[in-house]
Amino acid sequence: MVSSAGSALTWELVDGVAVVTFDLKGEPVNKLSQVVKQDMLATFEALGHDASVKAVAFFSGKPDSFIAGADIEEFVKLTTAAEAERLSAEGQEMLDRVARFSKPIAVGIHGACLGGGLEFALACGYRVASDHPKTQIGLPEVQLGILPGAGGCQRLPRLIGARAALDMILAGKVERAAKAFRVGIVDELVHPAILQDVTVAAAQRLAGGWRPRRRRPGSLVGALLDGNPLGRRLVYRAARKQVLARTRGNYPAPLAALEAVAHGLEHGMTEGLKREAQLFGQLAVTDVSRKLVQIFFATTALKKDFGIPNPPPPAVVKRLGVVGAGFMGSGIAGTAIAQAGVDVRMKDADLPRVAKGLAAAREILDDRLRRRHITKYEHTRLIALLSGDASYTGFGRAELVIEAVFEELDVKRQVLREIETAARPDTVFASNTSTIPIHLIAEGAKRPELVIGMHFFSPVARMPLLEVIPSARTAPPAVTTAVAFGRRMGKTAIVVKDSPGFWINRILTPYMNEAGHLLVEGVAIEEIDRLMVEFGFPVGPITLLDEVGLDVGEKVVGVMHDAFGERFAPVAAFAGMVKSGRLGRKAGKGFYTYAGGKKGSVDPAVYELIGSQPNGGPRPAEIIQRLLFVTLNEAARAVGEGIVRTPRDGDIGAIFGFGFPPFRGGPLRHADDLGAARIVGELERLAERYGPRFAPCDVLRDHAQRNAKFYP
Ligand code: T1G
Repeated sequence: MVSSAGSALTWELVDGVAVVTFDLKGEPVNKLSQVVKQDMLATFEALGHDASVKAVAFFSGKPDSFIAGADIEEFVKLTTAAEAERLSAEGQEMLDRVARFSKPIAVGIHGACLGGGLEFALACGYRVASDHPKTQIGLPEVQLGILPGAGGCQRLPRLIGARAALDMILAGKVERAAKAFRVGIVDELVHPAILQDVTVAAAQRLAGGWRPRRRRPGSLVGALLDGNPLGRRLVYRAARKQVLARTRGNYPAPLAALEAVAHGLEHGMTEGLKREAQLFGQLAVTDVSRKLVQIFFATTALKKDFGIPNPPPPAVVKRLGVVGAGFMGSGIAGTAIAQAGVDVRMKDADLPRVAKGLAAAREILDDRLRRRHITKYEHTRLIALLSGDASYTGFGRAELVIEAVFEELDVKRQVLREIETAARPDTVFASNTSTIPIHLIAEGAKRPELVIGMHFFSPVARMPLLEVIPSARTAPPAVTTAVAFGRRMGKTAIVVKDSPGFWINRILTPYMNEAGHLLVEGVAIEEIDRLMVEFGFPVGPITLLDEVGLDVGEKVVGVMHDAFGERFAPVAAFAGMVKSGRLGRKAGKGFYTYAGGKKGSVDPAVYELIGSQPNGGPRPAEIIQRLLFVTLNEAARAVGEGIVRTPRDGDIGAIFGFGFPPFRGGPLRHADDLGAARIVGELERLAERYGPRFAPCDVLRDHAQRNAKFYP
């Protein structure tokens, strides 16, 4: 074994092949930094000089990660574009040396191979990857507001063609190994047990003069598009259009990455690298990139945070009980099986309902199979984990039960009573309520210490957030069990206070209600939605209401109005919609029409029900301000009440829970950016004009007075 002192790289000679292992001591993942760069250069220098080394086989020493990319902590410290450009150029130079190394290099990839990690692998001659779910391959840089800056914008399109490369780079996609193999990034796909042997054998073949023959998958037309400047111009134009439709110009990184790719393909590698480094430099110091990196660190921190001090170990959940086989219940059941691989037992009032729920849960697994996320074999195995009945048989073995029945306090209490008899004495009972305080549900419970809230968002399989809500009587192990299980389901969990609407519906309700006020004042439905999409939300508030369901929305507002009074007063316009059965997407009609699962246009008949006709209404800037400031005000008030433990939880919740624009960092960061004094001033003006619902809360007034911030 050879290594220099303190080095992250060690190697040993196996039949003429230097088997190099990269293992950054004291770090959970391998990352590329200035120190590692020196280490790499020194190691390759030594390997180059050693005549007994004929080829190199490169591996990670970490159990489940290859290289997670450049060290994000290092590049966020940069303050000028020039410094960042230099860092990128130095990374490119190192990988250029790897690419021009005098002996062949094969890499064996197992685990995350991301960003600079993939750029390194692309600079090597041959890539073998393990066919394992942990092996994730991609260039996620644009998700951090930057671009692949160590030659990735040049080497990937040269390997797999402009279209396939842009498809990955511009969306920051991370792919499973099988997909990376299909598009041609990976040369060989093998079982993890033989990764090392196959890679070493490939290195030996390369040393013997063998060269892999690569043929790009795809059609003749595709090859023509990628293969000449005119075809590529069409590709760039289409990509640009797609990016703008998705980002609305709010995210500069994808367009810059497109430019780096195009410049390199049209003017050659050297010019391309230069442009790539320049653009990387500019992006790295943008406010958007800073915000996105903060989101990465906040999400990472939440992976380890149980939301309570001295968290006890969570219960190991092997069997989950789900009560209520409706849309939410089946979403929870299907996602729990797909992500956590647990045994799920569903229960509803009668067998037809159970059957419908089982079919809907199974649909989530079918979808995974269709997308090739799981094999046929896994699909069959997972489906066998799902069962259900109209009775509680099988609930006696569940460590966790989640109820997703009708949002009525009495119904939920009834289910809890039944579970306390049917399940074990230590089974945790979680309510998927969106508004009802947990302490009310737990009133009269035999074991209130095991009762907790787990608020999932719809559709469960796709929405990344989970609110976990302990009541004052919930015991710590129930909290850690709920958080840990939510994480196994792939969710980012925030622990929030037991108060009506918790965090998300608390701040979402005034936002939705304000949209209702604007409608009544004559703003067109599409106009409200369009303005908020432009602001950065994935969909506007009216579309969101259609998605959530107007009956659900009405219930939520009712609870909030009862709890917090007049500022939450429901807008009468919505009641007419519910009465006429226009409940949103699930009913096939809401504000918009829905045919065959697709959203259509606004139904003009809706305006009669609302009792107003579009007449322009307030100016666009005023519309945005009203929707935004009413939300920021409520968010600040809720923070003051301790609804979220930290501004970090609040911002991540709003971004993942209802799509608050990530590039703005979340409502609390955005409030800091605007400044409390300005917000208070505007709120006072709005209150005078539109009513006391805009009256600035004490927290913002206090911030304004002391010049304080949520993130000092
Ligand atoms: N830099 C710094 N720290 C990182 C890191 C990175 N790239 N990746 C992970 N960590 C830390 C993380 O903060 C946490 O730290 C620990 O590792 C475990 O992570 C030139 C510019 C790899 C899939 O965007 O997606 O390459 O809190 O809890 O769930 O073009 O981390 O324990 O101290 O998340 O198993 C591009 C980001 C960089 C990948 C592992 N790369 N990382 O997930 O563990 S830019 C990324 C991830 C770039 C080049 C450029 C995930 C993971 P701590 P974890 P995990």
